Amino acid sequence: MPPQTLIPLSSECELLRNNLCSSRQIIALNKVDLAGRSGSQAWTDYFRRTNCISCGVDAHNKESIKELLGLIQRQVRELRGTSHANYTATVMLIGIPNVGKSALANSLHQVGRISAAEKGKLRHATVSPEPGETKDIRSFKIGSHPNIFVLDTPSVLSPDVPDVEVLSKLILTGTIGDCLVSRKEIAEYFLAILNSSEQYKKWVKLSRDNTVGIYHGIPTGCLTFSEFEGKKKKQIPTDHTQDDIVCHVRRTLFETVSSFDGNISYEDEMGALIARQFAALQEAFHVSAECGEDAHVKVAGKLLNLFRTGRLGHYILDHLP
Ligand SMILES: Nc1nc2c(ncn2[C@@H]2O[C@H](COP(=O)(O)OP(=O)(O)OP(=O)(O)O)[C@@H](O)[C@H]2O)c(=O)[nH]1
Ligand SMILES: [Mg+2]
Repeated sequence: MPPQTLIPLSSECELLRNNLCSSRQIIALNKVDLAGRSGSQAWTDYFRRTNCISCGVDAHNKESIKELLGLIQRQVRELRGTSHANYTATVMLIGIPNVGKSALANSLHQVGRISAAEKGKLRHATVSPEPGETKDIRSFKIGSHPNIFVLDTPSVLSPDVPDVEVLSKLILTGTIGDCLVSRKEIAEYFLAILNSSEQYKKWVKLSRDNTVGIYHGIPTGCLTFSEFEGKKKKQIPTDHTQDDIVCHVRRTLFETVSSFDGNISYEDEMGALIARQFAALQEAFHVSAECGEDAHVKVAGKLLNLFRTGRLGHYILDHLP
């Protein structure tokens, strides 16, 4: 463990492929908060059907970490097969870059510390949005009776170049740094996914044209744009999804896709829509036109940041086999 829920297959660790489905391995699909509960459940069910032990995790959610911790403890006890608990077991976090191994190690340590009755300072692994941050192996105590330690490890990535589709997904999700292709190309790839998905339709309520409760045949639910703006003013923002820029970006994306009358199944027409979106997003992100060529790079960087932090909706980029 662990791969990442956005790309459960593309993030599979080559090293473990031949060892898949052993009772000594748990496939922890991390970042379920970015993928959405129902889609994530379909993937854990899939891995369970292939006799693997699997669970979805959100490294930032205490309840989710408690579940993973419980699963690890049960599995350790089962493998040991004894009723006494005076032994020590070690669990290793293995995965490709940026899937959240260090974040999981920290959270398991934090939550498990109480049951481990550990004394001394809380240890911290460095967590970073940049891949390849962890450079050495560190141990964190996560349980006692039996003592359980978790090892946070540097990521492993096969030197074999995957096919273009897998590579694109790895770059889009931040597993491989943005150095192989330009940010703009990665953002274009994301926009193509968004434009072909159902996700943008959920932002219909944010549309400025939405005055009659129906927008391009899509029922809008209860709030029109002006009602939304009015309501928003009265609310105290509780999370960053209510941030004005995010709202503006979502609205821009919704309006550009739903007002486009071309056929996006043709590559050139999808390209035309994406070009239009880049121009419109410049305003949404307050990127000055004076930036010239750099404007698109800035828009791309900001858009990718929103996607990677879950503020542009839920996605699972791999298809269930
Ligand atoms: N939304 C969300 N973000 C997460 C989760 N787990 C980790 N992250 C973020 O993902 C990024 C990478 O996390 P790390 O824990 O550094 O990943 P890693 O696998 O240790 O990466 P390397 O050591 O660099 O290979 C950081 O920005 C984390 O905040 C999660 O469950 N949900
Ligand atoms: Mg790490």
